[in-house]
Amino acid sequence: MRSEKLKLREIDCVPFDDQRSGTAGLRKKVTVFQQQHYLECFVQSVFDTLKLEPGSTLVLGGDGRYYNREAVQTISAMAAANGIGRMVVGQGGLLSTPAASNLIRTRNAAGGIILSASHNPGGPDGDFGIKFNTATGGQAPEQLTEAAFASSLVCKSYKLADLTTLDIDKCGETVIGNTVIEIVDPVSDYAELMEEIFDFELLRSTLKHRVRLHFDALNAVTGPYAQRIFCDMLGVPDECICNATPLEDFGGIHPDPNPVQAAHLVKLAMSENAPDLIGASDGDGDRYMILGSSMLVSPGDSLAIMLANTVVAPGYRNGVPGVARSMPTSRAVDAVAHDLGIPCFETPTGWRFFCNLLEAGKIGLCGEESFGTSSAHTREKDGLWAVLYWLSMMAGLEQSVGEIVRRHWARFGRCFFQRRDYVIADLEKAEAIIRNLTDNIGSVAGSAGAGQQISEANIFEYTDPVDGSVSTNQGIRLFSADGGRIVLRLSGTGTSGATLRVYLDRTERGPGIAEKPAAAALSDLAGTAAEIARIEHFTGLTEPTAII
Ligand code: G16
Repeated sequence: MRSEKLKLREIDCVPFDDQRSGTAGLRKKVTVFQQQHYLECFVQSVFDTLKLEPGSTLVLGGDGRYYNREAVQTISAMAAANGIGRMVVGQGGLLSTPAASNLIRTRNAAGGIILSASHNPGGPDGDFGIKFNTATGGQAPEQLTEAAFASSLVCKSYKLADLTTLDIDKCGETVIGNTVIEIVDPVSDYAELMEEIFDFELLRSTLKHRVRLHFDALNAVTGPYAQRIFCDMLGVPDECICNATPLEDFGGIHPDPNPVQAAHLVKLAMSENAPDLIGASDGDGDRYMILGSSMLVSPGDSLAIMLANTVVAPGYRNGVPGVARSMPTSRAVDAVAHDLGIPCFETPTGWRFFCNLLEAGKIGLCGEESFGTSSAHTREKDGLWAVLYWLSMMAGLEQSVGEIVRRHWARFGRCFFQRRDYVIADLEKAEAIIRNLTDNIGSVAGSAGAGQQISEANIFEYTDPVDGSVSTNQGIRLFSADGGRIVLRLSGTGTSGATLRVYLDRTERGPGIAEKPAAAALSDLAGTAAEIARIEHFTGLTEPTAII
């Protein structure tokens, strides 16, 4: 164990005015974070806001992207200077987001700092991000992130310990003054948790005899997790896990497992002799994608199907008390919750809104259209967990991915869903669309576009059933007379310009639904949304940049 005396420095800085957290923490270009004092000012504001008891434990790690290692060194030195008792740091500076959340809980830490810009591209010209989680393992609620922002606006100095560079690649402890910096294996606690939730013996035999798995870690953080869990513990051959080494620039891959960015996996699923189960997860391991032979599972369907089949995994065998989805997520899960007679909560976009419900025991499963699903086992969404859940369904039901999905549609109907993203260089133009709809919301109900009559229009507002906090302006909702729904909101995770997200959904029942393309089922809603929101008028765009 190395030990150093604390040499404390207080460094003056000029406050920054752009450190307000978005949907999931502070995300900026790497070059913004590399400005002198930028990272330090944010971290000092977080410490000043959290006002931790002296001697508290904090967890620290990230997705391994460019600037991760430097940030780990800086934050460790600041933690020692700010009187943190113990820093639990993932070896190599790595911790997937769900593993960090789990570690906060298993180590009874006061919270954690997670370094990630999630699914955003990495590298020197890419993005970096930082967020803080509380003692529950969940993302800091809005009141805290806003308090940290207020603190950053007046942050004129920060505390830093002068210390020799830490060896973050070797597990062990370094003592600096009264602070212990402990480097830990980032995988073991998480792998143990997965073994508790799922029936590994059944999964091992299913993978040996029936299911050929292909998992793509997209050169991001889940590589070591997938190798340990799928190969070492479940006996899958190494070659079934690809892009398994976390790279600072993700090897140039955009680490976002969706059909647009991971088109190669869709192609693989549609190929002859496709693997039975294809899974992938994003930069920090909280998002996921599931495909089977000739089948891509939409995130909304995935949540609904998981809820309908809790019986397949030991961790969920007794069902769940309730379920939640973010408001723009397809309403597929609502039908299952209704059938089970359990509550279905509708929250604003942002994983943090699920945390109070999970903590209060009101829900046991939750998910979002942005390829995130999880359960009460942690307080973040969890990509690898989702792949294990699907594997458990294939094992327990003895069905392929395609059979599971088609049988679900036959029973509950198919909730067609699309997200249409318009990337708009000029933030003001994007804001003008939302402002125009907001100002005229009263007259939108009753209007029509592309043949669809809008029967109801409102601006989504959420009152947290646990702490009573109110979040306003969480997206515009338009309901068509025939049960279709259009949602519009601006993304809160980008680092430049704006992205207008237009979400469409409509449930259909009866023969032919399995073969029908989502584009055909939703084209009238797409046209109606574009007309009513006057997207071309405000932006000149006639088509979305991406359809997901
Ligand atoms: C984050 C949040 C999610 C949210 C997603 C998309 O995911 O944690 O709750 O659904 O962003 O947000 P937006 O539509 O505002 O871009 P991640 O995986 O980026 O942390």
